[in-house]
Amino acid sequence: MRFTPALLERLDGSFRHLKTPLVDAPAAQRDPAVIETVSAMLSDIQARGIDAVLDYARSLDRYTGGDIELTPQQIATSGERLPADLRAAIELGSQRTQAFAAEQRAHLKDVETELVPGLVTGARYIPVSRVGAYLPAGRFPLTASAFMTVGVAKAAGVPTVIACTPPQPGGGANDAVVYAAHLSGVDRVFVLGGVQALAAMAFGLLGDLPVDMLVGAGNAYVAEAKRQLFGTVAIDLLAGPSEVAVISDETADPEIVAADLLGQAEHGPNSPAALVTTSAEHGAAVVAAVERQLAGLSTEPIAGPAWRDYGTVTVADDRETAAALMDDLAPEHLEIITADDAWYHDRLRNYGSIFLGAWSTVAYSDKGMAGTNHVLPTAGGAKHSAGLSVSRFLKPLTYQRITRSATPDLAHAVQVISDSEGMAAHSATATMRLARLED
Ligand code: HSO
Ligand code: ZN
Repeated sequence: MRFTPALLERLDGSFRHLKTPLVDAPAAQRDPAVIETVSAMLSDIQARGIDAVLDYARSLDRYTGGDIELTPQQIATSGERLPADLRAAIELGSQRTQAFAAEQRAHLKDVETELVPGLVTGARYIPVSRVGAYLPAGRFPLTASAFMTVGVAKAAGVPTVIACTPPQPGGGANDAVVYAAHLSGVDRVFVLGGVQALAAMAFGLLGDLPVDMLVGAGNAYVAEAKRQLFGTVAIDLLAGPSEVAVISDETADPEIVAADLLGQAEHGPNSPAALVTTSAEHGAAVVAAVERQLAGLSTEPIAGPAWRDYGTVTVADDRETAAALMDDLAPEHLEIITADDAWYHDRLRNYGSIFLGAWSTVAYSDKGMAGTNHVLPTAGGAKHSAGLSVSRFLKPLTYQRITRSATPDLAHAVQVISDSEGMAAHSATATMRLARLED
């Protein structure tokens, strides 16, 4: 997320910053050392297979031997070790996410049309066969990630979904993450983290076929591994540090806006948080509230630096300027808390997910309670891509059924184009059929 010089020029003084605008969040910058490390690991794993995977698990990830796959019994009983209220919350999030995904799936209709008599063309949504989900459990376990990846893949109809999650300090997997994966319909779970986990799934080293698609967020190494494996497999998207942006005006409660900015800033010291407001007074009140709230936040050591280095507050002269600025930022999460929420919703074009009104907040979606997916494009990716949803797991595969009667029309045109290109064999497929019509 950044304010580009071009944008500053285009808006030509029609807004002013209360805090220094950020330039270039590190998301967009790929570290050459990470690229090289990941590339070397992938080559090694491709050459040496599961032995290399386990070597990396040993040296990087506390693996001490034994089976890395959880038994069906371990998966099924993962919820039993959780407090009842956490178990219930996970159940709710998993149901909500799957319900919304199922609704979206129901609206994706196969198409069939007879373009001209005898020419029937269509597309059928077919799910990918095998998906590998990475379920992070590092600084924060992100319990809901399983809903977003495993659950949505299953709602799309993916027959096999396997998951990898890194081992915890005491060994074993995070029970809440495994329970969330279980409720989401996961088929197999491996206690394996990092680059080695993604490579093992993509290369089919886990006693099963390679997966067709890798999904799920992780650290910079995990993201780079997905980038390098893209092509061998499909991926959901390459996520950088989580970001939040808010458009609010004088009708918004500064404390609420401040809380929501910090709500994502705690993801990492480089997580951007941007406020764009049409009221300088409101902007100043939010800045003061952020400082106050930071002082009492247990994650201040992360959120504090994030806010100071990557937080911005911009005052725009009017709502159109605010919207133009936000469309240029294309944030991952965008909250609208104004007197004109519906206007902004209609006007805005670039965001991963939008939260309308003071009662809507990013964390509700983050934790699976809003039903929407939290795997969303960051670092301006919302200009060209949407977040993860059932449609990402479905291939609209086309077909055509053509009759004898439709042949003259098609064959003749194909012949003419192919001949003009010098593609004789293409032309012949049409010519031969035209000749058969005479029979
Ligand atoms: N904001 C993250 C997802 C998340 N945050 C889960 C907390 N839990 C990416 O959208
Ligand atoms: Zn979050």
